[in-house]
Amino acid sequence: MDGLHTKTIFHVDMDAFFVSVEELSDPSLKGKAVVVGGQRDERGVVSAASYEARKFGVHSAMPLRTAAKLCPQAIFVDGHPERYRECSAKVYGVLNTFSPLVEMASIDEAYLDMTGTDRLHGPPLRAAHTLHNKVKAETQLNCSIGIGASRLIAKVSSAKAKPNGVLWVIPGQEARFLAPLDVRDIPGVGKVMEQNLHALGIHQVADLAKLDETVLEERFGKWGLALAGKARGEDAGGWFDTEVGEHEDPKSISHEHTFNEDTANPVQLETTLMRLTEMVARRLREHGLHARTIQLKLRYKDFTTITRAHSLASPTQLDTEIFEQIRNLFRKNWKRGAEVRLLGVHVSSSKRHQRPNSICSTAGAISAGSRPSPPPTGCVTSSANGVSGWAAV
Ligand code: DCP
Ligand code: MG
Repeated sequence: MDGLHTKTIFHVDMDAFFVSVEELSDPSLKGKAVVVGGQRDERGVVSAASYEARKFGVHSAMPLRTAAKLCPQAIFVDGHPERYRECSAKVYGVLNTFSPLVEMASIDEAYLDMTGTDRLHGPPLRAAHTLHNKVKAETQLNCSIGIGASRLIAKVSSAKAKPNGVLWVIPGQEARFLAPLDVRDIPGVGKVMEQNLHALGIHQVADLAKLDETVLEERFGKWGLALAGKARGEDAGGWFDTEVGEHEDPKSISHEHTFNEDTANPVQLETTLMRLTEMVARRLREHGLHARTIQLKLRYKDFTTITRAHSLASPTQLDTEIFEQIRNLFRKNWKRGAEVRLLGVHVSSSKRHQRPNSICSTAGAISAGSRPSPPPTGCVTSSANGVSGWAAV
């Protein structure tokens, strides 16, 4: 773990983001089973589910109709991408006052490199509480914050801090923190990898950490090596290879639309592509990115799916330029008259353009907070609901 201890990374992730934003417009949704993404009889998928709905097994990317079966009492709400982007920008604004190195990893999560900010913000847990309160005060939204010496640890700990909490993995305690967790808790381990690992008798991170990394490398190649590093709490592989603020994220941006009724109406199809393009381009601009490769996804009624891409000589973030390419790809490849079930616009980005960041000074020296008894594992500091803190043990 040498080399990890020099850094203090925060991972901030908004709680039930789309649902919480919908609750701002309609407070009567609070505390209820809510599904965002469309109506119960529509064909699309769930974007977000409230914690109450999740108790019934509802989750993002599940068909709306399945969600309706699992949780018939849920309230179904159409999504409002504009509102989510507005709130995301507000959150970014708050985070940006805390560290000059902020990296939005998706619409509702960010990494902050807080290394060396003690004099400005106090020790990590204190700083996290201040940030937690500030996000709430300025956005009326809850978030959870994970603190660690690597991005990986920060991300895993923010997930464990949910809902509305702060969790700090004390430097040096990474292995103890990770050991009892399921391999699936490691970012990048999906369903398929989980099955592969289970087949090898590996269920918890402790099982992974015991293995010689060459075994993982032989079995899973470069990915296996990265996994071995992650099991030790290190930033390794893919997203985690770069420093906060140096990432080219998001490397790709995409939006898809599933039609309620399959359609072969060219006007409807092209209008949908225009809307998807606008959404993609807006996100490119928000992230200061430019699209280099533009890809169309087209799924027919019988589920046959094609993807067709075009690389640009000169990267762009303009709707009109992206749409021109998407429309060309569509006109060249769509079998005229064939009914379409789904359309998608996907772009791969080129390097991030520097954002103007600033440090806004807040407090100077800060005294130690209250010290309730330590958590049972003795290896993490945490706070429930962002109001009280565990002392270092
Ligand atoms: N989202 C989506 N489609 C997905 C996954 C997520 O549209 N397949 C959207 C809806 C979420 C938002 O992105 O509200 C953030 O995703 P998270 O995974 O962070 O989920 P939530 O913020 O909803 O919940 P949590 O409190 O678990 O972070
Ligand atoms: Mg979230």
